[in-house]
Amino acid sequence: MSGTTGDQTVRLTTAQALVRFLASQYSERDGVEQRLIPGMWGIFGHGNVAGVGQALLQAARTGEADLPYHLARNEQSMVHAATAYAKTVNRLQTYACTSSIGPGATNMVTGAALATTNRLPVLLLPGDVFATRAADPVLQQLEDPRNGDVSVNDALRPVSAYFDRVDRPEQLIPAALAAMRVLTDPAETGAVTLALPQDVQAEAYDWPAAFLRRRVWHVPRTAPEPAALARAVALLRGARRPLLVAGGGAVYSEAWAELRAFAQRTGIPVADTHAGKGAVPWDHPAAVGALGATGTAAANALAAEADVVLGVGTRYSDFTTASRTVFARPDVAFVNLNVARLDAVKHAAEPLVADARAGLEALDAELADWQVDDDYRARVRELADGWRRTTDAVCRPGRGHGPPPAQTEILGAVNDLTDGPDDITVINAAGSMPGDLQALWRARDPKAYHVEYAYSTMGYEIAAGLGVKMAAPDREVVVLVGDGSYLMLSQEIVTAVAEGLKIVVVLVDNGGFASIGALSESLGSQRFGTRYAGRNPDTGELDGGPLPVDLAANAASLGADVLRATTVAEFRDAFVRAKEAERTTVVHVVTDLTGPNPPSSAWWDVPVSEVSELDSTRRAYEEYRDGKRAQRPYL
Ligand SMILES: Cc1ncc(C[n+]2csc(CCOP(=O)(O)OP(=O)(O)O)c2C)c(N)n1
Ligand SMILES: [Mg+2]
Repeated sequence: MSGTTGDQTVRLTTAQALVRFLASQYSERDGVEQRLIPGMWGIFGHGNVAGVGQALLQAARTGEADLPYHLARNEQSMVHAATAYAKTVNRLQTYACTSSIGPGATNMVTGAALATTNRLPVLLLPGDVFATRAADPVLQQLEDPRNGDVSVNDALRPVSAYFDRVDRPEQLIPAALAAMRVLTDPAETGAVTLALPQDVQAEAYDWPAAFLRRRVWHVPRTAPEPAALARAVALLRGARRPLLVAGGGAVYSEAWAELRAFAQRTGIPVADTHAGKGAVPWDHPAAVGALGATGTAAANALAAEADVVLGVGTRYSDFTTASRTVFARPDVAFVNLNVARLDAVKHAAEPLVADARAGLEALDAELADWQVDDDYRARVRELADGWRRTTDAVCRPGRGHGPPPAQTEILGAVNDLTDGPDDITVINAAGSMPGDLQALWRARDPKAYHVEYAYSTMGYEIAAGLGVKMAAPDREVVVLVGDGSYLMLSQEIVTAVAEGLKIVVVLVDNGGFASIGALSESLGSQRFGTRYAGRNPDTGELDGGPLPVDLAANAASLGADVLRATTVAEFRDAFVRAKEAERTTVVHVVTDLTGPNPPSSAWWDVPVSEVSELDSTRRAYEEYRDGKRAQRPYL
C-alpha cells in the first residue's frame, strides 16, 4: 500500500519529481527486491544543468532521494556503462543517463541502439529544446523548416524500445510509468528515452504524492501455454539428433541450473552464442561450445546433422546461424523457447513463449522419460574432446609466426591465468577478438564472459568495464580492447580512476584492424585501408610506415598504471601484476596483425562485388557464389 492516498500533493519541479520517482522504483523476481535505478550517469550542459542537475544536487544535500551521480567523459560511453551494468545483473537493474541538449543527446544514439539490439534496459534522459519555444532557436537546436515539433532527439526514436517527450510537467506521470514498464519487461526491454525539454525540467507542479511512492515492478516468469508445450514436446520426442542453442535469454533468466540438469539428463548437446556462453560451463558433459560463423568444429558438425534445434533465449543472429547455413538438413525443425514472440517464431519454429527457466522446467517434466541414444552421447563427447584439443593447440605459446605473439597466445594466457577460484569477467565487443574468444574461451560461470556481439560496438569495452565493476565489485574485471576500439573510446579510464574502480585493461595493439583486414582479404579487397599507417607519397595510399603513436603512454596520461609487454612471457608477468594491483592497470601488448586465428568451420554472408576490374575480387566472388548455395530459408 502506498500510504499516500487521497489529495496529498508535493510541489516540486519536473526534474525534482523525476529524481524522487526514480529513487523509489524497485524490481522484483523470485522474491528478491532491488533498486531498479540505483543511480544516474551524466554530463551537464544547458538542457540539464539547471533542471536535472539541480534536482540531483538537492537530493544529495537534503537526502530526499538516494540517487548517486556519476560523471562520465562521453555520453556514448555512459550509456555503455549503464547497459553493461544491466547485463551483469540480468536486467533487473539499470542506470539513468542525463545529457544536455543537442550533441550530448545525439551522442547517446549509438549507446541506445546497442542496448535495444541486445535487449538490455537503459533509461535515457536527453535534455531537449524549450517546450515554450520562447527563445528559439536555442544553442544546439536543429531548425527543421518543415516540422515545428522535431528536435535532434527524434533520432533516438528508432533505437529506443520506448520514447516519449515530456512537454508539460504532468506528462511525466504516464511517461515515467510507461518507461518503468518497458525497462522491466523481459520481452520489450531496451533503451527507454524520456526527452526532457529544458524549461519543463525546471517548471514546478503539484505532484500527487502517490506518484512518488515506493513502487515494485514484478519481473514475470511467464509459463508456457499448455498446447504450445505439448507441440514442442511432441517434436522433441521424435528427435534423434537434437541440438540446444543457449542464448542470452538463458542467462538473463538465471536458468543455468535448469539448463545444465536438462542437458545432462536428456543428453541434448548445448551450443552457445556470445550472450549465452557460460550458462553451461565449458567442461560440462553436454557442452560443445560456440555455434556458427565463429563457432567450434564440434557445435557446427552437430548443427549440420541436427534434426531438431531447441533454441533457448536466442535471436538467431547471422553469426549464430552462419548466415543460415549451419543447420544443413532439409527437414530440420525448430522449437524456440523465448520470452519474445519475435524470436520464438523465427525459422518457422514451434514457438514456446515463456521465461527460459519456466520453459526448461516444463520441458524437463514432460520429457522425464526421454533421452538421446548412447551413440549420440558418445559422438557429442568425441566432438567436444576434439575441439578441446584444438583449443589447447591454438592457445599454446609459439604457435604464431611471430614475434610478435599471435592474439590467440595472449587470450590463452589470460584464460589460463584467470582459471582459478576467483570470479572474473572478460569484456569485449568488436574486432578480431570476439571471434577468437567465442571459439576458444573457457567460461566457468554465466558472468565470466561479457562480449557484446549484437551491435558489436567499437568503444564499448572500457566503458562497459565501469558498469560491470559497479555491478559486481568482487569480480576481477578484465577488459580486452583492440587498438582500433581503444582509439575510438578510451577516455572512461579517467572515470575509472576518479571513481576508484579497479579494472584490468589488456590493450591488444596490432597496428590496425586484424578483423576487417582479414575479412577484406577474404573478399578480394586486399586489406585496403585497414592498417594504421601514414600517407605514402609514392602510392598516394595509406600504406606508408608505422605511425609514431604510443597508446601505452596515452593510457598512462589518462591516469592508469601501465605495463608493457612484447612477448607472451612478458605478458604473463605483467598480467599477474595487473591482477594484483589496487588501481586500474593497462597491460599494453603488441600482437601480430595477421593472426593466426582459430580454424574456421562455417561461413558468413558478406556480399562481394558482382563485377570488378580486380582479379582478387573476381576470385572472391566465385567463392561467394558457392557459399550462397548452402544458404537456406528455414521455412
Ligand atoms: C563503432 C564501430 N565502427 C566500425 C566498426 C566496424 N569494425 C569492426 S571491427 C573493426 C576494427 C577493430 O579494430 P581493433 O579494435 O584494433 O581490433 P582488431 O580487428 O585489430 O582485432 C571495425 C572498424 C564497428 N564494429 N564499430
Ligand atoms: Mg587492432
